[in-house]
Amino acid sequence: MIREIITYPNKLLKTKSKDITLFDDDLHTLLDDMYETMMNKNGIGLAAIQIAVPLNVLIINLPNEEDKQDKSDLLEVINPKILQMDGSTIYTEGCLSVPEYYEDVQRAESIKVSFLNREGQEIIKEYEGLMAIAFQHECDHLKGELFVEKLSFLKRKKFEKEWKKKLKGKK
Ligand code: Y12
Ligand code: CO
Repeated sequence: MIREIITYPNKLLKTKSKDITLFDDDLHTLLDDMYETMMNKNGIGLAAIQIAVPLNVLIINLPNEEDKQDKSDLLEVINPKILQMDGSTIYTEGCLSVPEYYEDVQRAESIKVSFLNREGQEIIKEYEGLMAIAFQHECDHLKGELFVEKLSFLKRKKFEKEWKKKLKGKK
């Protein structure tokens, strides 16, 4: 089922999500709904809080070499922990909860992470490139943080001004 994606400045996006303790049908339905919702909006990553569910669940599906999102590459992540961060990189990020806004964000270049899969099995991985960036972006959502909070003071001011104007135009 496609769910509604909440957008900035909805206060729910500031919620600190809670860990999953049951790896049951409800969790599997949530993961399936998140995938459907993300694909429906041409996203490559989504955290559960973006559909107003405050649980430590995120999904990432990066495009392959043919620029296609293959479901066999879908990464389902439960209760993630970033164990190690190395290097620094800048990438122009976007977010389904901040539609039509893109800005450069600085993040770690490579990360070591642990998480659980939909069956509750522990996985430890190292990521770099776009996967490392997406993983950090989605983990921030679980802490109640958005990429616009990482902008410089001036860029943030400009964003707030543009966003207010955009919201006014929608009334
Ligand atoms: C690198 C940086 C950030 C991420 C997080 C995941 N971000 C997204 O999936 C962004 C998706 C997105 C899709 C849009 O397209 C539609 O909504 C149809 C979009 O365009 C508009 O809002 C018009 C903006 C963002 C992963 C990796
Ligand atoms: Co996002």
